[in-house]
Amino acid sequence: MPFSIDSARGIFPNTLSADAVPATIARFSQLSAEDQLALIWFAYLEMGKTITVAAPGAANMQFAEPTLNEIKQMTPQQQSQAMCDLANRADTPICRTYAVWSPNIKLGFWYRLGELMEQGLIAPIPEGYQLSANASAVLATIQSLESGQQITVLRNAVVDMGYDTSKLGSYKVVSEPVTPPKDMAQRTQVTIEGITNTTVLSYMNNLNANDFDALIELFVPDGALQPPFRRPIVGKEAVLKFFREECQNLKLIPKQGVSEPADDGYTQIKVTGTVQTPWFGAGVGMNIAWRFLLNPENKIFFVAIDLLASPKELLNFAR
Ligand code: 45D
Repeated sequence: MPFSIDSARGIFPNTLSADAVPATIARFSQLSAEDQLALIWFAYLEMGKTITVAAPGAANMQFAEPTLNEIKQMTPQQQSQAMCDLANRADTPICRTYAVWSPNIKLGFWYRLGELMEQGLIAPIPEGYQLSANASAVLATIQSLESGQQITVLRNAVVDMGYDTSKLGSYKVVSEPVTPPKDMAQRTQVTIEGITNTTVLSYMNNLNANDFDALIELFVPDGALQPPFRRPIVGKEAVLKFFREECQNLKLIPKQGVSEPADDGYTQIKVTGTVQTPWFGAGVGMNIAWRFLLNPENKIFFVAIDLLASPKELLNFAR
């Protein structure tokens, strides 16, 4: 075996990812729960002036609805406490319920809470709340980021809330139902300047069509996928689970790439372009690199998805 997952992670080492995202999240997680909630509130309000977030679909909301109703019944003080508990990752029934939701259900839950706070139906962030100096500095950093990085920080903050799943023992993730893949007639085909490799093109086209069953067949059995700022997800079963839970309705717009031979008959391919999330549609294009390592049979041994540090990185194919 020429490559290990670990060595594969190092292909195209000059790729510059948006380190500001994990750095900001690390600073954010040090803040008090009150500061965290107020900070997200201010950041979200500010972002709302330039980009609109789409309302989550009913399929997303059905799992959060009972918890939202429970919170609506509480006194304002209990409501604030429930939200602080989530930020504190406390051990409460609501934090345990929240912990096993897929990212989209967590985001839908907060989307709805935000609306209810705005309507005064749930305890709002107190008017005139003064952020601590540290929290103000984190907010200023978030505001200085490009929009793709801002929404990634917000998403990570939301995903990290709730009870720590590593303390739960065995559990089953609650995620929205998987929708059927797009009709063949409705599918679009990407073109990538510099790339004719059929596996890479099929990867993009199948993911854009939500055709996860076809997509996963492009991988070797012990292949791996590394999402932005995460450890590789290893093995077809785990990768397929990830696709079904977290990758519906993405729009991948790859633009250019390079392909070159690697050791032992493998091929390494780097592609750059943008990705849109269903939450923000064309309003936010995240600058992304895909780094593929294909085996001699043209199957995916490894692919890393990186959120790039800046648009300039889209043109960086140095190795
Ligand atoms: O605490 O090739 C309030 C993979 C205040 C798959 C609030 C991929 C209080 C393979 C405002 C109410 C997936 C890896 C909170 C490609 C409070 C592949 C609410 C990449 C929390 C390309 C806040 C996909 C709210 C990518 C409602 C890169 C915040 C996808 C809402 C990236 C924030 C998707 C939302 C991202 C953020 C989505 C909706 C970054 C969504 C972000």
